[in-house]
Amino acid sequence: MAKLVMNEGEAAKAARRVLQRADELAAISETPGALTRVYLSPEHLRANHLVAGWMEQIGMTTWQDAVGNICGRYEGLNEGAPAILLGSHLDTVRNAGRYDGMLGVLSALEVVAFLYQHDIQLDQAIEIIGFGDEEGTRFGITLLGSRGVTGTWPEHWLACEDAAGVSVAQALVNAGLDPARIGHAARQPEEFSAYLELHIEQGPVLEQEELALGVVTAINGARRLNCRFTGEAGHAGTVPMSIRKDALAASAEWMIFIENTTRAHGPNLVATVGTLQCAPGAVNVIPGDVHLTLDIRSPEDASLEVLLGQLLREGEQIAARRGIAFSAETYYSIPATPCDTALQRELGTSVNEVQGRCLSLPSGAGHDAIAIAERWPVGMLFVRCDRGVSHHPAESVIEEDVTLAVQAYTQAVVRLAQTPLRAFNLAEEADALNLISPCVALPEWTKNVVAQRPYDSLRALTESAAQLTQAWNRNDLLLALSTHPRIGEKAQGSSKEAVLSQGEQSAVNTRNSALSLALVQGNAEYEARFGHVFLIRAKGRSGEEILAELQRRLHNSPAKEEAEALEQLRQITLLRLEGVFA
Ligand code: 2AL
Repeated sequence: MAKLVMNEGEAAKAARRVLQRADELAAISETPGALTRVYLSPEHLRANHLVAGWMEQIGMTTWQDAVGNICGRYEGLNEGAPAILLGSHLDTVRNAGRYDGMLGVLSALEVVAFLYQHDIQLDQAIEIIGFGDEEGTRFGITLLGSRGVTGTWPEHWLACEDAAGVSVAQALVNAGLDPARIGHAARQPEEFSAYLELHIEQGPVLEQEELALGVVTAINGARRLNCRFTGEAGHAGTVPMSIRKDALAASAEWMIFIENTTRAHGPNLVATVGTLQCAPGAVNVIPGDVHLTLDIRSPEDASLEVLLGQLLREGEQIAARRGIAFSAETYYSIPATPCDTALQRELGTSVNEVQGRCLSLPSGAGHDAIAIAERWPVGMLFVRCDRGVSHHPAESVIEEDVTLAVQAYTQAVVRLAQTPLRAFNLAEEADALNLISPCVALPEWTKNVVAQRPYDSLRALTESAAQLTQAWNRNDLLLALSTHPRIGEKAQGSSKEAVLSQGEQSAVNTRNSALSLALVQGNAEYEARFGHVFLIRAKGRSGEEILAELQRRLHNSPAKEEAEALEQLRQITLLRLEGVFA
């Protein structure tokens, strides 16, 4: 049977290759000795070429798309199947680190390399994109690569110019691309089922928590505002303290409020006064006019709005108390990008498997996932980086962390890219047993269903599982019923069986007290007569129908009732099995 778990040795080897390739890519720079690689530059095209070569070595077909992203596809079991998209960006800031973006692309290559080495094709294809522009270094506009894939380039982008006066349109031509064809980079919604991006954290949280990996909950939304306190300039020697209208003192009071209040909102919200200009700005003049900027970010738009409202109201109040004016104007606003909860769960499971614990955290920095999230569900995996340093040559990661990252990334992709049936076919025996054991408390049956793997189709599985139920006898019935809740008495607890049973019985209205009472009495009579709980497939039946069946079956002979109860047990088991593989 194909092997579907990347072991530690394989992961360590993959991590070493990732780090070595990051060094190779870092050598492709416009400035010797410092890494700068901007969108549509000759260095960008060389990096694309190098990455395409690596993709081809692991069985991927490659192409450069119409906006200059380098793309590769590793086909799934059925040609043309939807793909799970992996990737990150290959462009950099000026004098950059070598992992921001590149670590994601290189780790994605290792996911595919693992599949290729083991000759595994999943139900879904895997695609990797090395996005051409995330940083916005060259043209001052960002996410050109990922917005090419979503097909959301605004018209005016083609006219944007770099510092040398070269427009995006001209840069495309210089790179051998056609500005009239940028729409061809756009992908259809049905082509991808999910986007998973691995990235260095670029912050200190994982390091503080002593963890290699974390799962991103959301990419922070942000607002930027120009704010102003307008008081009255005056002579620093003659104007008494009691009648001053000092705009800088008001700003100081507000800044302390911003810091304290933002802290009180918990660790995920941040607010910064990053610039402050004070006029007239002389040692002997009371400041009459202060311009300051406020930058505020949060993984949730609602909490951001609440905090921002609080901060602005306080600005007004401080100004009113001091008899001066306050104004604030938002000039930049980007909503938060929540990561898909199912993808977070999947990544969390994988992270737990490799590091024994999983931390969820928001991303303070922007990523390609912001654009991709407009079309597809996104998930992000963060890798610890030294002191959180990024956008700097000192950016660094350690091999042990990359080892865990590649392992977790691979596990998540492999699980997501398969149907439950394939996962069942390929799973270790214990995992396969676990998956279907909630169907019925008969270990012998469960073992036999697992032993007959692999199944070609769901139909083959259900037919074989149904066949195996034909061997059940009274002993099996009693064993299975020992864990079955009574009908009308909803199962307690959070075991998988209890959760299933509750769902199955949801049509039984326990607030109908006449019905409940009749079921209690019927159950008691039934148990006294047959020595086990009454069992009926509840799905598709109303409470009244169930009660009628209970009353009818009370008159059965023991042999007839045993046959009926066994039939109900078979039906419940097979329904549950269907649910597992739905
Ligand atoms: C159940 C149960 O758990 N699910 C279902 O369909 N019937 N229990 C029962 N006693 O009939």
